Amino acid sequence: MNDTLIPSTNNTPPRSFGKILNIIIAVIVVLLLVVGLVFGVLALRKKLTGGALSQTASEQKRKEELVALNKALDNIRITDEDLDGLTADQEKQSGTDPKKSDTDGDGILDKTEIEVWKTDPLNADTDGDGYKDGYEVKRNYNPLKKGN
Ligand SMILES: [Ca+2]
Ligand SMILES: [Ca+2]
Ligand SMILES: [Ca+2]
Repeated sequence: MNDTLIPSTNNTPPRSFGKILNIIIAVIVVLLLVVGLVFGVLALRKKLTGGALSQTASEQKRKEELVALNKALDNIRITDEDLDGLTADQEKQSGTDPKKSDTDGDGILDKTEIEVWKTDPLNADTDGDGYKDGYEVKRNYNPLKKGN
């Protein structure tokens, strides 16, 4: 009984088994392709949205920095309107114009005249030799002494 069954089953099943195996392989290949495609699409999507996210994050950060910078500048302007480094109180003390960074127009900022060159921020020619303080400083002359 087995002897007659085996050949008959051996004769036909190999074909159908091979067919089924082919189908299974085809299905596996298709599945692998689909899975690969899905993962690829997911990875691409993650990359794209991740990139977009980091871009908006850095944009947000830049905006925040700009706002902070403007705020800091506004705070400075409250005390130092002309941004010459002297506060309104200091300008009042030295008699300089709080709205002009170079009150006497000699080419040197008020603060620099007072703190660096010790020249008069209200007198463009401190030593009175006919040359403006800024001109003398640029040429390495002494703005506090006539003739040199
Ligand atoms: Ca000032
Ligand atoms: Ca000046
Ligand atoms: Ca001078």
